[in-house]
Amino acid sequence: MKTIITELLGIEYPILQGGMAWVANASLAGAVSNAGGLGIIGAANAPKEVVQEEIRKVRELTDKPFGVNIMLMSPFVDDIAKLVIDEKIKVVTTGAGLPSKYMKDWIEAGIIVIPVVPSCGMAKMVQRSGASAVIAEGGEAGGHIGELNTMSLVPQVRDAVDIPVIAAGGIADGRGIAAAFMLGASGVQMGTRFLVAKECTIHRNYKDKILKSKDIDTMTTGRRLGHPVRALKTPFTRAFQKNENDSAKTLEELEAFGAGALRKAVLEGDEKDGCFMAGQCCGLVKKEQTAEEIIQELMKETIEAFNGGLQWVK
Ligand code: TUI
Repeated sequence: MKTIITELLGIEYPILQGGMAWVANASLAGAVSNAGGLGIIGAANAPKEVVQEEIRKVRELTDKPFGVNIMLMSPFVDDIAKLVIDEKIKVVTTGAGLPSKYMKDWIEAGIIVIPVVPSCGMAKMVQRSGASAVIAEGGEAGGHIGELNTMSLVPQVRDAVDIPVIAAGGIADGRGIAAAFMLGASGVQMGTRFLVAKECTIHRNYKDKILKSKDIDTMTTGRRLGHPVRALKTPFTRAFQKNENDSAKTLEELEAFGAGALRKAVLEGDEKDGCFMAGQCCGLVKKEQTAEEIIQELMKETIEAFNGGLQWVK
């Protein structure tokens, strides 16, 4: 399926895999790229050496294009911003902040920069600083989210900028992809669906929780800290919410409570203290498949949704 995004990135299908912190490693990114999407390594809070090693591993797994996601709240963000230049990374996506400070160097290095934006204002800002496209991510997404939802955000961002728009947040099947195209997107980014890819190396408990989850099983916490995060409802998220509502708890105490919780979910499958980030579309994710099977199924469903689009009209 050709779109302006497949042409820009040199990939077969207009599907990007979210650069999920602790999750999006070489195994997943390599598999998604080999399946014709864009695999993305999530640099998250990792130091340079760790990210460099994942880049090396992806290059062993695939000759196809892949990207690196830079989480702008990382303590190592300056190092990673330089690493992607040194490593001649083709595509960089950013999240959880404004990438303006790094854009000039990246663009001079020939990197295709695609920031995640939660609003039209930010979309315009990154367009001005040279972004090749934007990912408009709605609050249905898992992890750190903005205020607007995908249905409202994508068409408004489409109208606000001239560069291509990739939709993210709440998309887990071909109907979602087709709908994103109707809103003006020419590609999608998906995270939650890829959590259960066979090549995704997260703990078994994480995958089982996603496979068992239904529509109402996520919640957001962290608004008081200025960075709301969507995750599965678990003892951790309920305890976090309780702390957040307790005005005696300081912001430092809250930050400390959340620290390391995602790692505990991903590596240890810790059902009590882990934070299992996931999008609201988790209820649509019902089986473990290879990245190849996921992408092939998604594309088949997308075409069916396009062709059947008028079925509800009398
Ligand atoms: O970045 C994400 N999702 C993430 S990052 C992450 S690691 C983390 N863990 C705990 C707390 C905080 C982060 C887990 N999930 N998605 C992309 C995204 N970017 N969503 C929303 C934004 C965003 C928000 C505000 C982008 C820019 C922005 O700018 C506002 C500003 O003033 O910086």
